[in-house]
Amino acid sequence: MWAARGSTMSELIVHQLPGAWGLPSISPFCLKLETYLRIVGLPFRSIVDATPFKGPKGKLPWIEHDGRRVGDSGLIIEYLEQRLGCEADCGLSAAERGIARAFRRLIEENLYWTMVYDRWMVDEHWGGFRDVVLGALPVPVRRVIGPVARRGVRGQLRGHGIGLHARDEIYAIGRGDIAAVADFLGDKPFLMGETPSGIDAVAYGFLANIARPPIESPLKRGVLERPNLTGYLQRVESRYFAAAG
Ligand SMILES: N[C@@H](CCC(=O)N[C@@H](CS)C(=O)NCC(=O)O)C(=O)O
Repeated sequence: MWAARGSTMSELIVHQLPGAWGLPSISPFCLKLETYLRIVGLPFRSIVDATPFKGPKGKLPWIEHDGRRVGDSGLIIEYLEQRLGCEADCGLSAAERGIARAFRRLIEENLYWTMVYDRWMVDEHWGGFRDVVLGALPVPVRRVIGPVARRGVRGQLRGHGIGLHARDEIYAIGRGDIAAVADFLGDKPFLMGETPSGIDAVAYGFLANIARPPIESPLKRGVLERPNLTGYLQRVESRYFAAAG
């Protein structure tokens, strides 16, 4: 765990997409980073960016720290662990770290894209989601940017490969990933056992962003129909987000 460096530590500023639905950010990657910072107890100041374009990778989240700008939640966590000595995975064996890394890839590189499809490509979901994801932009700008951004996301989905599948196939893939996380969690309090670790930041960031929005879909049902996952989300929330309301 991280030991505070007191007054010598420069301020950590985290740029995020806005919050909604009781979550500090509607971006699973931003919520992952915020959860990680709460797990290791690192203080930070959050800034809401209306678009991801200002960051060093053109995506959110990104941070400013000690005169540096660092993008990508994974690289940010590596940077913080090297610079500040925080460590969410210190209790894990090499084999457990391997498992955690594999689950991280499953969630971030596969389940994520099924969520993106669900939010951006399903017509019944897009209208409500557009007003939230572009909510920090003035309405006339939102109307212009919305279709352009949606076209860009369609291209990302096709480039990934998931966007080549039919809707039912995409939902089945996402639900399979959710089931794998649920089966691995079993009746443990956290994914790697009794103690929260970095993979819990990942799982919470993504599963909460599926379960909490008012987007009724097979993905959301995949989380809500599993009591161990709903209990897990509540456990993380009461431990790390209770004071945030
Ligand atoms: N690998 C990146 C992914 C971040 C990411 O995809 N963020 C999304 C928001 S959830 C984004 O900024 N997308 C904008 C875009 O792709 O143009 C990370 O771990 O931070």
